[in-house]
Amino acid sequence: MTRLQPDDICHITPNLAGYSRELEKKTGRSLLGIACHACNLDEGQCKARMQDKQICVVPVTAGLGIISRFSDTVAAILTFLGCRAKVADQTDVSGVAQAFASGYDALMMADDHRFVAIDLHTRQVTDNADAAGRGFAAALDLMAGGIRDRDVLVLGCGPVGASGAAMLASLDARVALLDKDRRAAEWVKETVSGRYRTADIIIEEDLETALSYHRFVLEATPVPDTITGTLVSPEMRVAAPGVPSGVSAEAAAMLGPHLVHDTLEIGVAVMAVSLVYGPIRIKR
Ligand code: 2YH
Repeated sequence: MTRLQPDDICHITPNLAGYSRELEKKTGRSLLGIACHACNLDEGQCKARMQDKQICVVPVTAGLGIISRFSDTVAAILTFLGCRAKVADQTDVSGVAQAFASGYDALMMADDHRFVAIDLHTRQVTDNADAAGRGFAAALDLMAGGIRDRDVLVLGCGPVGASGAAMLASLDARVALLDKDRRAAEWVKETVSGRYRTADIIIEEDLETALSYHRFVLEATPVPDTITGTLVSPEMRVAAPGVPSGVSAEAAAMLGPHLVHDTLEIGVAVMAVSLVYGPIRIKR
């Protein structure tokens, strides 16, 4: 799993309004709108309820330690969405204790392996990988003008790709999977097929061939330059939650408004909405 670097996130806080406007241009929905779409929720109702949640972001020193501005940035995204969010004064156990003792509704915290939101009333846990997969699949659905009955390629069958594939299957897309580890693709195919009773999911073997006939792509690998300029076609729409992005700089420039990629915003937005509304209603 890729550990975020300060350079991956330092631009986020001052540009939240601009990023949300950019998403609106690309998908027709704001940052909150995409998160609501991912959770099958009405944005107006959700907006009104965001401020009910008081969320404590707890910095974690375990493993490789604090990432400069990580907690501040998560809190800034939550605040932008309308939640009441604060970074704990202390780290680790003391921060968790503060979140409970001070009456927060939820906490968010990340180590080198997981980034989670925990509802302190219901004990519901939302994982960032799951949230990002759903959020970017929702953005792809919006860019496609509806992904139902369309062929969509999911690159990377880790936790983010698996979650995105499940979301896309729930939207009745025809899902194709590709992972350098075929067993990972088989596992996702089995899991998602069982959950949504769809026999349609296929496994692709070759990246160039698969990209040559897929217009809609969820790029969920952490491998830079998975999609290079030569593999991009003008009609392609790509949602790329991978960090670092698997879309090369040249391919990103070619895709322009047809690419959605960020390192934290959409995943955190889906986590926030799931805190406000409880378990995500993924199946339409
Ligand atoms: O970047 C990470 C991991 N790759 C998990 C991300 C899950 N998608 N974790 C952030 C670590 C933050 C650090 N412990 C802090 O500043 O609190």
